[in-house]
Amino acid sequence: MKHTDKIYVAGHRGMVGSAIVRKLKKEGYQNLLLRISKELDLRDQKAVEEFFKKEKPDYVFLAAAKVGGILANNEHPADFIYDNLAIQSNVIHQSYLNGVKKLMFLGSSCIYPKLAPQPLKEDYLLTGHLEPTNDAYAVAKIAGIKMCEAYRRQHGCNFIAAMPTNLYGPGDNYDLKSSHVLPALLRKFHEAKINDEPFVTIWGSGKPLREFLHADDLADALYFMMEHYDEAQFLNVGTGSDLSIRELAELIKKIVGYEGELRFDSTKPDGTPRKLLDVSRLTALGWKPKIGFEDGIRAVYEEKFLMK
Ligand code: GFB
Repeated sequence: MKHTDKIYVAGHRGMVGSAIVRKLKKEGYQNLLLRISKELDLRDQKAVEEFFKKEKPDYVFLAAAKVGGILANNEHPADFIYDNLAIQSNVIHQSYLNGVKKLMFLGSSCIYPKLAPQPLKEDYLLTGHLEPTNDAYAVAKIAGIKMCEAYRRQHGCNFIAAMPTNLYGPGDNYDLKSSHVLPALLRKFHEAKINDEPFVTIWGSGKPLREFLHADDLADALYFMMEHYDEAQFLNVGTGSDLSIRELAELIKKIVGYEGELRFDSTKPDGTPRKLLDVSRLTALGWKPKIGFEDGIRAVYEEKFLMK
């Protein structure tokens, strides 16, 4: 990508999109094409068609998506499948019609079967049943991967895809009903500390294992792939290590400085028992994450709750 190329970052207000914009600006890219959803509803086929025809971007990062934690996915599967299928179909198809040089599609580690062997290799896609709490979202993301592959095969498009593990970072969603576990626990522990509450409630058993990657590390990996990777095979992006939800809660408790108890609410779902990504393909190409987990959480906590 040349510094003057027109780069469309779809979803630039989200946690991932804003991290991509920060990375591109840091690397000296000046011609970024950005639209908030009020200006351009990516589910609107006609609007997306007109936008691409007029703007003719050279490169596209497709970071616009309907995302959420386990409860939001479980309770609103129709929104997750419809919004994501519509957004990605419109953006991928228009990128093809308008000669986009390269597109980056973003998936998720929940595309893999619930009980696949660990760590999850890219080859395990479509080898078993999905985790039911997020199957609608996962099917949409799998469709996005398959669209990139199909447009490459039929039309020769250089459309690539990355599968990030669970993410956290600046600009995350802290709404307790729709957020992911890490921002939810930061908020719960912080509020419990401020209000001197005796315990914090953790959903599920605390036993599921999760891997977490900072959004700035993800943006770094996506940029690396845009610069160096042109294959049909999508790539996992993660750190290669995970911890249990209980261990995560203990770590966040320590970072926040909360002294009360942990309680586990077994009426809430655990979701998939483990989803640790095998990141050997990406690391073999020369990329690895830079942000330590504890440092990353601390920075996010300070920025969000301590106004540093
Ligand atoms: O992050 P999370 O919502 O999503 O939940 P998933 C991870 C684990 O943390 C689950 C537990 O076992 C939750 O039950 N947990 C404990 C909590 N306390 C809380 C809490 O206060 N809030 C939340 N949200 N969880 C999502 C998928 O799965 O991950 C998406 O639904 C996507 O499709 C995303 O793949 C990355 O890791 O279970």
